[in-house]
Amino acid sequence: MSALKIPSAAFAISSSINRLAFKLRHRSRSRPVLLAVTSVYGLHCCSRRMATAAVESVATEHLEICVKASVTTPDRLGDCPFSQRILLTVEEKQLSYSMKLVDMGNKPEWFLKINTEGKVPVIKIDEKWIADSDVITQTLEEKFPSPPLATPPEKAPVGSKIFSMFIGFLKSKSPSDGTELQLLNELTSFNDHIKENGPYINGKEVSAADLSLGPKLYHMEIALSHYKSWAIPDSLPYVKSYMQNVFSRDSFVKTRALKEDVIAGWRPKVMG
Ligand SMILES: N[C@@H](CCC(=O)N[C@@H](CS)C(=O)NCC(=O)O)C(=O)O
Repeated sequence: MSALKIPSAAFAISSSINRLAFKLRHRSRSRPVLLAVTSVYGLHCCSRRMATAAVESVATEHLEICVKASVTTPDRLGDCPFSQRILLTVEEKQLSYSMKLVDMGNKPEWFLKINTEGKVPVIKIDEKWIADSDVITQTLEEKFPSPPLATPPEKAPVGSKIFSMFIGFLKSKSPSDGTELQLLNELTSFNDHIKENGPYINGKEVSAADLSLGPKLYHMEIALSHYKSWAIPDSLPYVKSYMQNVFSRDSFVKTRALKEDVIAGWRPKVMG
């Protein structure tokens, strides 16, 4: 599903502009840099002025993102893996953003006006609020294509069943109901995929599928260790190294939830 459809020529120009904006965000805003990059891209005088405006607008666009607030620590990011997915995406794309922390136990009026469903994450792009991490990820990729993070369709589903298997095992009351085995089977397939294709799902570079799965594996590790004294077995070394690779990225360290929030967040599922 696409919230934004861009024709391919416009998409190519938008990619170039985004690349230029990316350079600008990481260098001083000097006119020579802009002149150099516009001449590299062969833009003539008139379109150069337009490119300048477009580059400046992408480079200075500031995103607002509603995310779950911590329940244990004031003014801290909370434990929503879908919110972290979006924060990881904007961090990896080095976009400028600010977080609006939403108390999910007592949702404020302004938030329910933005998203009547009452779910986080929600992001403001081009003056419009957009909900749902799948839609947001795709919109960010189209509007800010550099660096590219899209996962090829044949690899996008890799690891996608792990989260629901983890929840099934976490909620299970009987050790012999097969839920642990179901999770282990998914993790084994994932281990094989990373062994063959790693270190990330799409190979050498991190991509959208990793930014979606990483926060879920982080929750899995903390919640299963706390509530079931369970850990990834040594027989799955590629799952372990994958988690280490994702969890140690700067973007992840900056956006991860506190352990105590993850534990508190899953308590109702375990008790229920
Ligand atoms: N499909 C949505 C799921 C988002 C979601 O379930 N978010 C949870 C927090 S992690 C939420 O807002 N739940 C509603 C609530 O807590 O009241 C997405 O991918 O963004």
